[in-house]
Amino acid sequence: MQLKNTLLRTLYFTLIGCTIVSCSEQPKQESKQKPIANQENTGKFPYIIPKEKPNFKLSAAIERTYNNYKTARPDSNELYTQFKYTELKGFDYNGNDGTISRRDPSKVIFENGKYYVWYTHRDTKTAPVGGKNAHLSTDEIPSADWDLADIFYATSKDGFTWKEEGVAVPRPPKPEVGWRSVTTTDILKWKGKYYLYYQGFSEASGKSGGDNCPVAVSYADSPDGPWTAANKIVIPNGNEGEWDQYSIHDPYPLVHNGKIYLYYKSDFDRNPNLSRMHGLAIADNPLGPFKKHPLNPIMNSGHETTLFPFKEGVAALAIRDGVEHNTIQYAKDWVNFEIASVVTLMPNAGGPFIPDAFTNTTNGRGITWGISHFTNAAGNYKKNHGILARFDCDLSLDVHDEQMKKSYINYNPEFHYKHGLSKEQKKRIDEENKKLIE
Ligand code: AAL
Repeated sequence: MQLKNTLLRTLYFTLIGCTIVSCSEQPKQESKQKPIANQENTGKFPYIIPKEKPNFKLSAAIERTYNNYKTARPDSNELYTQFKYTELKGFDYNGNDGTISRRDPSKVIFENGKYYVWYTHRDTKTAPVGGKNAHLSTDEIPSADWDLADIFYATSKDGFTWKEEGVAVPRPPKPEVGWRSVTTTDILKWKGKYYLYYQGFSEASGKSGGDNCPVAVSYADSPDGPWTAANKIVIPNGNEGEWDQYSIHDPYPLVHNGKIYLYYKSDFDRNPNLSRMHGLAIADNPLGPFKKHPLNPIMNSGHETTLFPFKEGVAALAIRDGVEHNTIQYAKDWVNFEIASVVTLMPNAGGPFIPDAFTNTTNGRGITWGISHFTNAAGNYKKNHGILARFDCDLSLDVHDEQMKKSYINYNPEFHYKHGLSKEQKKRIDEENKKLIE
């Protein structure tokens, strides 16, 4: 009896299954469009974008489509994505009055059954006075948002709700490097130990025109610490006159070729609009010596550093600044970057979750999320502070999220109007109108 029941049930589910499959295999409705003509080598660009470069004379733009990008369409490009953002739970910002700031998160790592992230944490009596007013800063009043800061960390089970665990690396006593502020950290796991690299300030940011900071490092046996400061500069600023003479920003270690590949950014030009480019320093040992790459700068654009192993090479987000901002770039040899895609709404200071960041992989799988920041989150420099946020994307070889591959984002009118004209611009337009009317 039981056998009969089982047979009947199997037959029933097989029939239902077949019906579903056969339904889904019904031929699609005939398209009302005209059938596509034979497109071979007519010399006319075909209606369906060819996967391979056509074998006839092409315009510069179409040449570039095939020569410079991995695929001719953004949606089939593994290094193209949208970015989506989520507010994090678990962080308090004192009513967003500017006295508490969290910014410049590290990469996210997964250890002991939870995610870890480290970041710049400032908790001061007042909001920052601003780098340009650095002369007004004191031992208690910060100049920039990242002045008088320590490195804190938080853990999470899901990447959305975080528990702030407290300080990881505090400012060391004077005159050790970083006594004024330790900021903008990133994590390396190397031979079972953990290393936090960070910017070490020995003067308030802005005091000599901008940032003046080399890179220092602390190490620990566990991501929960305790952290020991090496109390030395591991990546010094460049020599006078060199592009990175004032700052080694956003140190970002990955493991490649059995070595530590640490990417960084530097501000230079000392102009109202600073130029920013990226450099690379390589070491066999986490405490150095780090050798700066002879081709530095190796990226001409970007702001904070966000990179991840991808296939045999490394991919990088070039956000915000430079001739190629708003692009994702790829360097097969980890040094010579090419544009792989043009994107928008990129995460600032993105610290992705990269499971293979330190595995010395030659087949990097990419990323799908991480923690980034929004600066001046109150939209008011008198309350200037940063906040952490989550970003999601599909820059992964293992995930195929079609929604992330759409090229169009509909920013509503409010979004555009927020990026409105300044008083000076309105004045200029007024004057132009007057000249025409006179
Ligand atoms: C960020 C980073 C570095 C700078 C400052 C704090 O965008 O590039 O960290 O020093 O701003």
